[in-house]
Amino acid sequence: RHKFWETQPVGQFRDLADGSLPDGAIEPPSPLSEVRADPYPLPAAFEWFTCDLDDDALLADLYALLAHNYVEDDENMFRFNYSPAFLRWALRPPSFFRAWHIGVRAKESKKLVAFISGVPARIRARDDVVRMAEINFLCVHKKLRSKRLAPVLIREVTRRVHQENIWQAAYTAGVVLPTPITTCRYWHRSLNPKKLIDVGFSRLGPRMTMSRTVRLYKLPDAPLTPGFRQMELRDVAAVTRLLRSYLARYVVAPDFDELDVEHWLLPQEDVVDSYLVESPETHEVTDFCSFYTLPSSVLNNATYSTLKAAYSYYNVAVKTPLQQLMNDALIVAKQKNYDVFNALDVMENEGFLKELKFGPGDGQLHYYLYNYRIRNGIKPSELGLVLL
Ligand code: YNC
Ligand code: MG
Repeated sequence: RHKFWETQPVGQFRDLADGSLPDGAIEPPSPLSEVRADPYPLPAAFEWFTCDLDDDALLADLYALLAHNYVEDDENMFRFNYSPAFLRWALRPPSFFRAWHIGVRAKESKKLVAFISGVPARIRARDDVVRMAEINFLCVHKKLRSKRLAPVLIREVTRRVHQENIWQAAYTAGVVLPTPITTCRYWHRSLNPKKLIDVGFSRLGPRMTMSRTVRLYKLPDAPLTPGFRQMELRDVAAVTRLLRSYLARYVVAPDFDELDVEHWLLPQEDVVDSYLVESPETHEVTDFCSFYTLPSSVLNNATYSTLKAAYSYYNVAVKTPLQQLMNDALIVAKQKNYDVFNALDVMENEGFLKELKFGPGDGQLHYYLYNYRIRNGIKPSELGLVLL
């Protein structure tokens, strides 16, 4: 049933019942001399093309491919609209590999028709810190679907990851493949309920009027926690300490150092926002929260063309109650004109979702590891990893 995935070193559905298989790598690494040297063959009209994202024109091509062909909801009402600045951020973390930004273009027209990417990361599974690739932005142009191009892209990125002596990967998908380590759900908190209802993202609740709905989701004008402020460069060391000790409690989580925190969490306008609580007395950084910006195109609506969405990223509540911290995150997102705030049920998020008026979404997000087995999988609350 999975002609491609059945050939790959991933947990197979048939092994689910076999409790004797050990945690860790499914296959050992090969000697680098045995890694295939040549790119996998493509259909004759196409060629491989490494996308240099320094080049604004190539970044614009990638942006356009994804804006028109990337992930849609089940009813095809919305499509992710990752911004060029976001793509540059997502694809160029510390020590990234240019060769892992893999395009396919038509030989004749040079038009970009497919893409897949990887970025390097250290991810801890239990007490094992593993160098991995995070694979994302797999996309095949709508006109080239169902021609088995995706397996060629996946094999090619795997080959280029292996060339760097990296043998594991992490990825998420809305589709079920062999075999998720966990399955999460998105929850949505309306910030601009009228617009969300107008575009069909949400519906008026039973016995609710628009004005009651607007009142239900109203938020204070400014954050409530004393010492709540934007993260700055000078906070990198303190935030890294806070985050490392917090993420240590999860079964699967990134192993962030200061360079990673500077890249992934230092605020960038309309890409990533981070806030912290600095104690007004001791000036100690006690709490942290963050979200990234991923708008969606609204397909077929006369009034609106995009939804501005914030996605909960990494949050650490030590002194401030998590609910209060996240309420402040909602308040700043509202101030910045986001329409909706989304969060997965990972980490401790269950502890604030209902109370802060998030509602469950209909899509699921499955998390996967490549060539790494975690027997019996984990619960969303044991997962400390958010992929973009
Ligand atoms: C998917 N999302 O099952 P079987 S997520 C992985 N992730 O193979 P074809 C997928 N595999 O079942 P199409 C997948 N979607 O026969 C489908 N597949 O074994 C598998 N959509 O290929 C599928 N982006 O080319 C089947 O299908 C085979 O033309 C069928 O192309 C698929 O970025 C796709 O949702 C998704 O652009 C490219 O539908 C296309 O339909 C599309 O005939 C809209 O493919 C955008 C979209 C996916 C977002 C993402 C994570 C990708 C992870 C890839 C796996 C990485 C493995 C680790 C590699 C490094 C290893 C090391 C070391
Ligand atoms: Mg295809």
